[in-house]
Amino acid sequence: MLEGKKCLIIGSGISGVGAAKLLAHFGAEITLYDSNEKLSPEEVAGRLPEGVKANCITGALPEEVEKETQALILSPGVPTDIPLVIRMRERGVQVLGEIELAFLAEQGTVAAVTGTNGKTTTTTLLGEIMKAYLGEDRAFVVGNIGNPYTLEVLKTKPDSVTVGELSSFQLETIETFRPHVSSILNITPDHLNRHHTMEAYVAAKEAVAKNQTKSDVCVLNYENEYTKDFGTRCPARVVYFSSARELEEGYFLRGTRIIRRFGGAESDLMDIKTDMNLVGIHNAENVMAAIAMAEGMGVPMEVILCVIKEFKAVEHRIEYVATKHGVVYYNDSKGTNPDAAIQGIKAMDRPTILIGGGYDKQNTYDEWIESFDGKVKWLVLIGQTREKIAECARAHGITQIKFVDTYDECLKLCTALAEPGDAVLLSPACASWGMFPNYETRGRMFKDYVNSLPND
Ligand code: UMA
Repeated sequence: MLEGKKCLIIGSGISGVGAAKLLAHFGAEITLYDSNEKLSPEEVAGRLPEGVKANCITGALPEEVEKETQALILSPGVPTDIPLVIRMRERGVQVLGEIELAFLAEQGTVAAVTGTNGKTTTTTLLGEIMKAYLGEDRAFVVGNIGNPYTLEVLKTKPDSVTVGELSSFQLETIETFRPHVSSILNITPDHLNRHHTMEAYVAAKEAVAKNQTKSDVCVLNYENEYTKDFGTRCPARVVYFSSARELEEGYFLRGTRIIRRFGGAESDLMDIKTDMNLVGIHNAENVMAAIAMAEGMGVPMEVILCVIKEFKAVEHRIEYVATKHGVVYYNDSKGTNPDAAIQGIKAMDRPTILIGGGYDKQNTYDEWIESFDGKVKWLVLIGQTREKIAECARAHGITQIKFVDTYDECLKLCTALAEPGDAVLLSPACASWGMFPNYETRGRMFKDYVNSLPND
């Protein structure tokens, strides 16, 4: 359907490059465009996979290219309300997100995980379960996790499963994308600078289920007001999980045990203290969601439980790095919003030097700061949001605050402030953009620094 069409991809990051590869397979005529004028067309061309040809443009887009475009492909980071996209839509040009583009080539069954927090852990765990059940060559893990769907989709087969981590940015532009099993883990305020209102953010998340029918499954958190409410309107068969109450039907915690209850029949599945390596109630929720999704995909319970037992925490999520001179260092660079960062500080059981701040997504920080619970010995702030966070912290009676300009300065200061028995936690409650290309780079920089400190 895109064969021979003039397709314009906006964004030359990993999604744009993936989209170019797939469009080349479709036989489209490709222009790969990036509005960043600091990039040269040669640099962009250098990112293309071997054998893929595209006209590469950076900076301003020439009018004639815009005029002749027949289909527009958006990378997730491209806002859908920029003038170029609006003009294209008005002209009746087909606008596809990178996920929608990939789905056009999907041959197998899809499971999709979204939510504000917990997506990466749940997606990774579900991916491991699917691989254990089907084999590595029949299970693919794609999406916001850092592996563009467009790069993997041509490997799919009628008997393969694709597990996707989908962000609100990616879900905003889906049209026909239809997972057999979906999950919305939770919804709390995030990315409001992109979506403008909470309603729009919630609508983007809920879109994951919009093409599902009662023959599909949507796994929802009963303890989140948005996802609980969505269950009453969701077009799929809804399966709830709860970490706070016993449900008539669904998966829930009884003490430290995960219980499954359907049609009045109960089974006691596992213990969250002894049968898994992940810590915290939020992880019990992620595990319950993964169990429910895997069951929805037809995986036997013994396979599911066996994989959970072996599964370790994902990188950058409350990740233990090292103990140096009695100070324990944790990398929670994936704490890119206040709600995620709350889990980070909650998991600490000792006085903590907390590194916060970064790109301003127009979040509020009160709940994060209220969750400090007297554990934060020093709050070391960096980036665009540092003043805003400091002001909020002071309003909550926190005065032990330091400002730093660079990460180099920040890490040296943390080491100087920390005493044996303390923790240093990178859990910034903000995105890394502006200082780093992504949270992974920020987390790796932190780990490299910690690992370079002399051992005791
Ligand atoms: N660009 C333009 N015009 C614009 C905006 C951006 O040309 O108006 C260009 C930029 O100059 C840049 C390129 O687009 O060169 C970047 O594209 P992108 O931001 O879509 O980034 P990708 O490298 O393609 O990565 C994207 C996701 N990024 C975002 O959503 C911001 C990655 O999620 C995802 O892993 C990847 O696709 C594969 O699917 C990252 C993320 O931060 C991890 N996600 C957010 C989050 O988790 O909170 C949603």
